[in-house]
Amino acid sequence: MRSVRTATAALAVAALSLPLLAAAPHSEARHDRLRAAAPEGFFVGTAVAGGGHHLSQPYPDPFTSDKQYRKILARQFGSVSPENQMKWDFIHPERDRYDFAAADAIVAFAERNRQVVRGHTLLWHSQNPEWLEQGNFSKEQLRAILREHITTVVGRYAGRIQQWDVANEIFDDQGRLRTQDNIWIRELGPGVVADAFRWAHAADPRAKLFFNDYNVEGVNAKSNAYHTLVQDLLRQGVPVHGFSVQAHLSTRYGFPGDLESNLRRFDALGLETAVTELDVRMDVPEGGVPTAEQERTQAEYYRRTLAACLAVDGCDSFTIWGFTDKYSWVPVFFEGEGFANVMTDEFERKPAFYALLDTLKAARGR
Ligand code: 9MR
Repeated sequence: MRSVRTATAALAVAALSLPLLAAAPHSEARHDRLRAAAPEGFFVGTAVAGGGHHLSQPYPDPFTSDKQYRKILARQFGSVSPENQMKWDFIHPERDRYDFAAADAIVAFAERNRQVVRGHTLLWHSQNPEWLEQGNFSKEQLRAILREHITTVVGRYAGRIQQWDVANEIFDDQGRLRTQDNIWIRELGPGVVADAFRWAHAADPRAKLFFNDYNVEGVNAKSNAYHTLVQDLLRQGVPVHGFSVQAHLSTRYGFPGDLESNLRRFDALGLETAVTELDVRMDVPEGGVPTAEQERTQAEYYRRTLAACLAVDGCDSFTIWGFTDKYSWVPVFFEGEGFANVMTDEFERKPAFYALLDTLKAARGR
């Protein structure tokens, strides 16, 4: 009897408090939404799953088929990045044919949900169609092909893309330009990189144009190479606006503690900075379920990455590479590693999710 009465009383209190919550949508929204917890002008984003490794997995296209996925995508994030859908092999499958359907759908979804979009990517050594890589084109033809591609793709979404990863992963870990595996640099020389930025800028003067890479979180040979290149390009008046670190991290390695100072040195050049592809993979333990300790360590990596970006004025864009382990690229590419995202396969929130949420709230309250 007593417990029934208590329950009834609790219900009555809940009913009474409902209108109050409804009257304060903003504070309620911040309660559990990354996008609402973020400081004004700071964009928390995710990759939008589809294409790439997903095509070989036993599930249908996540973005178009998974309702729960879409709901969380809209609710939690203020920025989205097509994971594969704007890459060459996806959007330009034949020399004279573009396929914009998937990219269009993501951009439209973002607009309906008041999200910004990061475009990814225009000049890269990977995920290029065979017609391009095996085409034996002359230098003149290749240059015309790249120019046309950038003009067409960037032009199509002009005014609707906040940041473009114009050049992706152009240096190796030693800080040497990829003169072998990057078809553009190999065939046309390093000057083509500057041209790619110029063509993108002409096609969409409002988009912020970025260099994007992995293993550049800390100060090292590779990030040094970008630091030098960017200064060169800025001196020449090339429209480069940003430098972004992908941040595919692993708890096997220590956290890159100089992330903030690295971002700051690019900020000091007048560039915007961003974190674009954060995930934190771990060794799959015996039994296949991460331990509490592993999840705590992972949460700490997420928190520190976000805190570094928040600490730098011009770092206003922070993107995680997917939010659920269900669709992660990690187990497909790294044997024995996984659980890299902030939600489980079932969309349950992990400590890493709360680490992001709490860090955003604290920054907003500052
Ligand atoms: O997550 C992407 C995966 O679906 C693709 O199969 C893979 C192919 O290389 O690319 C992944 O995304 C990459 C991104 O475009 C650039 N930085 C590294 C990312 C992880 O490999």
